[in-house]
Amino acid sequence: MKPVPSLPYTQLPDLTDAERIARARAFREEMATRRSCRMFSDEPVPREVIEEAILAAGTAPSGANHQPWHFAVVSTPEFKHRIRLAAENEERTFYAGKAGQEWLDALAPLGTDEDKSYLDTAPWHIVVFGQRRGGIEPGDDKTNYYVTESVGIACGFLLAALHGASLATLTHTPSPMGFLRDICGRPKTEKPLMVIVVGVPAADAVAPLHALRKKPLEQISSWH
Ligand code: IYR
Repeated sequence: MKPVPSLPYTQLPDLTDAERIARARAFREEMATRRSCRMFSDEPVPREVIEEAILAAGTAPSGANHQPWHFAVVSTPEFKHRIRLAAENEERTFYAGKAGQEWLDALAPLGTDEDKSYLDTAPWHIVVFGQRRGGIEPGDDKTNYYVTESVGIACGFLLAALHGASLATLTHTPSPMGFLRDICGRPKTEKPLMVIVVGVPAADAVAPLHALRKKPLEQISSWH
């Protein structure tokens, strides 16, 4: 390593092996209770929770630490409805056949369709953009690196933070989603990547069994 201005590494608590295993397991069990929600209550959620979750997302590692993300937060009924109408417009053609049979077959066990009424009901949409250009200083116009990877990691932090606050989330990916850039007034150098819908689940909310099936360790890992 070359010498650069530095601080001592954050002191991590010095746990025993048993404590580390217990904490890893507790986190796994906590995350295993998260599931995508498509049935929301209109119960309000304080803005401060969303702010904290976005700040947590902002601590994610990123290419050259350029933090190539923007979170456009939508809560007014007018904006939520504009997003709903535009999303349903795209989804109608998607489900009518544009997706192709293989994709539609893959989605069948989830029971999704073009009805996105939850976009009106849920109190918050976080529209996530990846910035092709930027840098760390305000007004920088440099190349950003590993944008999709970096924003994906930040979204993982965001989902974990919101789950930790006992809120339900949905990673909604209307296809195509260029309309999100127009509605949120974002520049051409930004690519909309997903809408994270946030709120309290409806009292009668259900999750499809298909989504509860998670691959076992042997299937998702190899050890060398
Ligand atoms: N964007 C559509 C379709 C959809 C696609 C995938 I891949 C999913 O995992 C779920 C849905 C929709 O939101 O309905």
